[in-house]
Amino acid sequence: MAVTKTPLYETLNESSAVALAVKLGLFQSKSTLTCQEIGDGNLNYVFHIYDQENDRALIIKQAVPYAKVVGESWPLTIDRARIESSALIRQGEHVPHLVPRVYYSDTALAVTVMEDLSHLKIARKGLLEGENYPNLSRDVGEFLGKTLFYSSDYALEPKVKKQLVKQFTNPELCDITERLVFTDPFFDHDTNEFEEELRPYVEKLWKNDKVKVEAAKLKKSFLTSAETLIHGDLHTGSIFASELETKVIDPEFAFYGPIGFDVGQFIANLLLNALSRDGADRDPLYEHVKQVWNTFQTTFSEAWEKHSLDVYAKIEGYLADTLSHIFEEAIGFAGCELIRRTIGLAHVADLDTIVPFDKRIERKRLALETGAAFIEKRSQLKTIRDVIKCFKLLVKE
Ligand code: SR1
Ligand code: MG
Repeated sequence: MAVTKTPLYETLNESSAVALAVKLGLFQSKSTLTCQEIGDGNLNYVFHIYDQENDRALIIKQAVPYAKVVGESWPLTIDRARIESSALIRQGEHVPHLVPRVYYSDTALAVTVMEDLSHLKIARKGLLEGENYPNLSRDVGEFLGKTLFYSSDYALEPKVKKQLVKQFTNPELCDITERLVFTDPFFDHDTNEFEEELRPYVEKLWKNDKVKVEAAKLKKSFLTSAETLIHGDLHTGSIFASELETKVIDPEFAFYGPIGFDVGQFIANLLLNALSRDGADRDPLYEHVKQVWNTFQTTFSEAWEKHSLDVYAKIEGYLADTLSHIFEEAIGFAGCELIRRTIGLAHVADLDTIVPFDKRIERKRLALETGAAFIEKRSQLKTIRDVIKCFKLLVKE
């Protein structure tokens, strides 16, 4: 498949990004502006434009028509920019303090102009440097509870919700997740990447039909459960944080999917960070895992009590049953994320930077083992404490 560009699309560079910002009237003149491409993600260009005179900055993010992480041989729709800016705007209606403000978007140019957050640090980086971000999981729990509730059938008229399902249909980005999270790591596929020393453990996973059947069910849920508008890629690299603030960014994978997916991805990435640490340094991550689930559960339940349109909402047992379904799926999705970040195409620095090498292999083995256990035993893990207990038992703590 060839890379397709619309006639109105052109890839920005530092000087055309500045020209665009000035043309949009976002700055007075070019002369005091500096621009730097700072994108370190897998897919897009990110330009940081700074006005030295007024000490003001903004971000221009542009989707390129291929996956940057692989190159032009992997064409990828630029429609993801439309999805991202629309999702940010929608999330901003419910949690304005937890997402960047969008100033402008242009679907033909695949551009989103948004608030500069460079006073914050990408949470994955900060956590790796030993920061613990006391507010992180409470904020992400609130983000999850509100965004996931207010775009669901529990909160919306069915026709409105179906319109949103259409607006947020995102087949190419879903295909990435369907393959890289739910399929390739469970088979001997050429997108997988892992050290030869891990091969015995990886082959054990590939032969484990029990885990594969459960992974298949989770994939089916991702493919078919249009429950709510999910972020779709909520790892710690999609979050900016400081001691005080949290901002969730990059919802280009957003679509109508299962409520538990974002919750599970975030939990898995906390645990991946825990695996990069030793002993008591892991405790803040376990606290975050507990806190994110508890805050999600409380926020979602409060929204349900106040704003559910569902005629069954007040029937005894329905909310509890809904939450236990979300929980079970979230733990399964967390298992898939633990595995794919260890042996799939897109690794995480949390594991890849562990030294010495033997320790890295051991921690990766543990990521595979805990991931498989979460997938297989998710229905037996009834509370978030059970999940942490299971993880600690497997990592022998
Ligand atoms: C080809 S994209 C690889 C990964 O990067 C994104 O952030 C998503 O996590 C995706 O799976
Ligand atoms: Mg991203």
